[in-house]
Amino acid sequence: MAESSVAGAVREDRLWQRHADMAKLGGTPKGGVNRQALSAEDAAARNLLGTWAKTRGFATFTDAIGNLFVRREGTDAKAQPVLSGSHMDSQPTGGRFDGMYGVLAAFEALEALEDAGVKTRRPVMAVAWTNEEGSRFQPGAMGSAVFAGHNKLDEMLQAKDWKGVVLKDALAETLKAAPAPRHEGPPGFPLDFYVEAHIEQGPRLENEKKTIGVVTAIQGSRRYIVSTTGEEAHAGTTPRAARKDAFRAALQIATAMYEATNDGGDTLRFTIGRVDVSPGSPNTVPGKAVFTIDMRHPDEAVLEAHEAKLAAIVAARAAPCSAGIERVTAVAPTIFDPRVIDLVRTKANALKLANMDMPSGAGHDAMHIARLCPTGMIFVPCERGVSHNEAENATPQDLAAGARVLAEVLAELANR
Ligand code: HGY
Ligand code: MN
Ligand code: MN
Repeated sequence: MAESSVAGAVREDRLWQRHADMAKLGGTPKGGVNRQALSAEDAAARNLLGTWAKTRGFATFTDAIGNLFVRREGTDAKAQPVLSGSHMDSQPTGGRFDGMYGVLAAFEALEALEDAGVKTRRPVMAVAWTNEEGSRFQPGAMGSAVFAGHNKLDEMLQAKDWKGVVLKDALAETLKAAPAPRHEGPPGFPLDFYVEAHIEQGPRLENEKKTIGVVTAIQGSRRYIVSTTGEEAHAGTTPRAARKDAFRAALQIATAMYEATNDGGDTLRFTIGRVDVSPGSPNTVPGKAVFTIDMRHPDEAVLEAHEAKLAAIVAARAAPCSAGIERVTAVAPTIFDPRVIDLVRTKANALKLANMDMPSGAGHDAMHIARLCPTGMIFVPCERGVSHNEAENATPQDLAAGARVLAEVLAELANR
């Protein structure tokens, strides 16, 4: 089947330029981005997307958790919309494509529909979900989690960042800096389908020389906070036997956890990404230590079994300090809808793009939206699979190829 008008209207140069424009917002000297959720850089990206949308005559609005929506009308305004998007917030040393590609590919699809003069029965919408990374405020995928009812709005508004800033205040500041009409009432509205484009954040597509990943699933993920409490003491006068060193307790616990989560088959993912020790003075024995845990596996039972192991280690290894482990979030493994999987594959084949079915090791907003409506994802390669790193890179050709598949998928779904 020849390329249809929609895919043909996707413009590689425009999509690449939009990435370059967005990469300036929070751009780092090493060529990455630091655009953390609800920061000034996030507000700037929201404003830029809003300006582009306005120029194209697309309506925009936000909801009570700050998700930013762009709407292209259909012939039946009451029909449930087809939605596509991802996130614009980044890791502190993030790349210019993680999340942003999914938002810009969705926006490019709306523009391609417009440029091709394609009418759709259903409205087609793009979205930038609030705080997908969960780096500044935990948990991650927060905007989509509240939209899908996985987390409660009121609880998420009370989340605090590592400096004690309350999310509610950061959100108010962001929406003041990047104003948009507000969708009244609690977040969430009916969707017909959701399709998210994203860089793979792994090396498989590049290694297997494929352009499109037909994503079948996302592994399960859980996050925890471990805190140990000891007693501040003088580093020079306090004998070892009298110390309640909170960092040493944290180290004992963490070391045992690394051992316990080494599953031999390298399937279970266990990460301690952040450690805070207080009071953080070189000559005071730490009285408090806090560290994060990110644990992932395709099988929920394995995550459940390891959660029990982590709790047992905290209880057994804390002495002479006290310690606790709190689960911040748990998202079960996600299996995408076969109708979306098949459509992504069919459109990739029609566009003669080499493709392969594959699961996602990374988490995405699609894992929450899949519980609301038929959902799927489209991956494109990134260089050496590197992500959550300022060296993250992708090619204009691959980004445009993924946007063409997305535009075709959305056009078909919006006319079903
Ligand atoms: O952590 C994740 O999997 C996503 O990249 N935020
Ligand atoms: Mn992402
Ligand atoms: Mn990410």
